Amino acid sequence: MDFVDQLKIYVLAGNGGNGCVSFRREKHVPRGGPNGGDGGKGGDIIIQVDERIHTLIDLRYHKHCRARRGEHGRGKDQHGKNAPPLIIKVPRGTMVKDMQGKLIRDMLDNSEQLIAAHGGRGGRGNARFATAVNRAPRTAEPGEPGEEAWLQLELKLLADVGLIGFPNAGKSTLISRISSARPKVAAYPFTTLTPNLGVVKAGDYRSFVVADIPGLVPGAHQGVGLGDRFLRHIERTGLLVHLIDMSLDTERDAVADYKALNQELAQFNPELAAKSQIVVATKLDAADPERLKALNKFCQDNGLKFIPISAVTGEGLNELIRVILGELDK
Ligand SMILES: Nc1nc2c(ncn2[C@@H]2O[C@H](COP(=O)(O)OP(=O)(O)OP(=O)(O)O)[C@@H](O)[C@H]2O)c(=O)[nH]1
Ligand SMILES: [Mg+2]
Repeated sequence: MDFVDQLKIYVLAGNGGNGCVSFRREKHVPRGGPNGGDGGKGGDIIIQVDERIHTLIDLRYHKHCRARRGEHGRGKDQHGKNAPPLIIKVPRGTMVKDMQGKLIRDMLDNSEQLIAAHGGRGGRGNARFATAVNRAPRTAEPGEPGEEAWLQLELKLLADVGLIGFPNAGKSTLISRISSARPKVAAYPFTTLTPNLGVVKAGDYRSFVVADIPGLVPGAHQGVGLGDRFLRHIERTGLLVHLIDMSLDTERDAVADYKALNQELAQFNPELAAKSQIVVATKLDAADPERLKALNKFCQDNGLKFIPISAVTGEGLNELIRVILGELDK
């Protein structure tokens, strides 16, 4: 599986370097002044959005993230170097939570950064402690410890449009026709096991992101099929495109399928079921005219947008993109 959307990580920022106790040694000067340098700051742990990644998989094998310690101070007033931050890259849409589940940050912007744990301050060297009455201090501070924490990372993909439908409805075929995404397509249910994102370019200036998720079946909220665990990835979309298979070889009731799927959405999250939907009748090239008619009538009666398409002939695809753009503009 190359898609991970939930995990826990342990972060430990670097300790500060220790301050140094040192004195100048010069010929003919019996007691040189203190010249111990400060320790450097420990490395921060930074969580940063990287647009090029779409899963938390890389962290699966690096759950323990430690940043380096700051360098210790040295004699001759040399300060230790600060340690570099350790940068953890996450996809856009990653929610960082504490172990109680409280949201710390929803990472929505490109290159957005969150300091998840601060590196410890470096200790001061003895040069800093010299006073008029104590010209030869023998004290220096140790570096402060870096912060540590366990965090939960939860990814909720960011897409404008979510494709929903029963397995085999033609969701992956559609996204591969209208975007550069190339998910696996096959004539059996549950071909898609993890979400795919595709960018649809509409004309010269417009584009939107579509999420293709694994097919849903009745009982998904109780774990039937692949369950409903991928539905969270369409929670942030503005629009759902609901695909229903029209082909002759499926002997299903299209209207019943539509209702059953919406019931699953409502079980998972009523807000999801309340999002606006476009109903797309798929496989028009192989459609059963009766089922097409029945679904069309149902949509008309219920004020739903209805668009028949064929990913094979390309029929209806431009119209679908046009309607999606119109809905996104609302
Ligand atoms: N004739 C015809 N077949 C289609 C069309 N669109 C998809 N198919 C076929 O339908 C089958 C299922 O397509 P997929 O795109 O994998 O379906 P899916 O909804 O992504 O399925 P899951 O990932 O299992 O949920 C494949 O054999 C496709 O070739 C179409 O417009 N016309
Ligand atoms: Mg698929």
